[in-house]
Amino acid sequence: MMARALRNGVTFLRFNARRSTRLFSTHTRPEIENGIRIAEFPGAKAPYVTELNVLNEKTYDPIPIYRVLDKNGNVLISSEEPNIDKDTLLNMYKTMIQLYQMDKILYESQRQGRISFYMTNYGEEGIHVGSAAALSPEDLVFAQYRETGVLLYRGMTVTELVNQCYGNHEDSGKGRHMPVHYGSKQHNIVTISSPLATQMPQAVGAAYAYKRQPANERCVICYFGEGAASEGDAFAALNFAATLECPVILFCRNNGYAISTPSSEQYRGDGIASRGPALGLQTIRVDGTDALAVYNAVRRARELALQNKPVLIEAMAYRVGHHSTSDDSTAYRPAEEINKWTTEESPINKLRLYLERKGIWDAESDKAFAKEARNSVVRSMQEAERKQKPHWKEMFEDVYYDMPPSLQKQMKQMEEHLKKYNEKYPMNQFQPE
Ligand SMILES: Cc1ncc(C[n+]2csc(CCOP(=O)(O)OP(=O)(O)O)c2C)c(N)n1
Ligand SMILES: [Mg+2]
Repeated sequence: MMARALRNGVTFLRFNARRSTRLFSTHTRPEIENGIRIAEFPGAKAPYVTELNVLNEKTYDPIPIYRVLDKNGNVLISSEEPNIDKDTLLNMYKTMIQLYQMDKILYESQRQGRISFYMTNYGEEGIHVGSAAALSPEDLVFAQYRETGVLLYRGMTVTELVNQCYGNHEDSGKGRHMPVHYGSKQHNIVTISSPLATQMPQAVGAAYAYKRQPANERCVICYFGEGAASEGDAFAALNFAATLECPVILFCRNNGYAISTPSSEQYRGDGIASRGPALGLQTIRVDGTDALAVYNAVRRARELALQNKPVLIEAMAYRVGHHSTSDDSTAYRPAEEINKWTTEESPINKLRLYLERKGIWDAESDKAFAKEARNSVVRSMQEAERKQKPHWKEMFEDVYYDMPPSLQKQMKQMEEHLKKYNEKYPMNQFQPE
């Protein structure tokens, strides 16, 4: 039977571990010693059996979750401690704090009516910095929307991010997108799109293009939520990644919720990771609250991806904040649940305790850096507010190389409207032509 044996913390399909070599290496000799015949269908090389077995999620043990740190920031097994230099470790931690401060202030600024929308990243900071630190800056990032720490770690500045949220003329998207839909050509970050999972087939396509280049040394990482994994595009992406053997890491952030839908209603079976082996992908399940475990997982995944072995990672975490500024999560989950993940399993605390134990960080530096991080956000915000919005004509441009007559007509109508009702609009807040 296909029951699993759990050995040394690694799950093996007993079927795979014990019999596969024997079964498949002898497939030219269909009859084997204990009378089992191997079927030779084009779609499956598998043993025939005479017992009717119905498989379900209980047939398998759950896929274990890899971690390096315990909740007090202690390394569990010294051989698993990654060899990360001091500057990189500090950069990882500081990025978490910068992100935390940015989230606090921009969330508040939406509440004060200064920006239209915002999404926080609380509880998932370890996923961001652990994965970003394990990648090369040349690797291409396709993000969902809750991966802002990856962007910061890559070198996007707080000012750039804040300008995007304010949609001012320094936003590279020229104010056409909702807040948090960042992108940066310079940092190899594809602009985020709202419809869930659109980035997934695109990421696999980009990885396939890399594969076709001679001496490729770049991989693609594609982040998505466990909710987005229910989209048809997610399946298409996983299947194309596997069958085209693309240099891609498909990174699922399983934070337990898709707005108000808990993961228990989102899917059945053993999470997202179990879909990996089923589709022929290399698969890792990792504790997303442990930045060092995520780092090791992504480093390994990158090595595999560059050998054209696509990888599915499922990072287990908890969405500590509300889904967005349009949500109040206390309406659908108990406060105790949120508290547990804010305190006991905080990715920021775990990494801070680890750094303190190593003697490269202390309470004083922590306080000073938090203040500096906060001030930089406040400064960027005040500046962003003073900057003009892009010229209104920008909203008609850049979609088509040659503007089609229908858009030209609308632009003309807009122009006439603004001429007629000029005093009704705050035209001085927009860039002149
Ligand atoms: C195709 C599509 N359907 C629905 C939505 C509305 N929507 C926006 S975010 C979201 C939840 C996504 O949850 P998940 O992928 O788990 O990411 P998380 O917000 O938890 O980070 C939904 C349903 C959308 N943007 N696109
Ligand atoms: Mg989610």
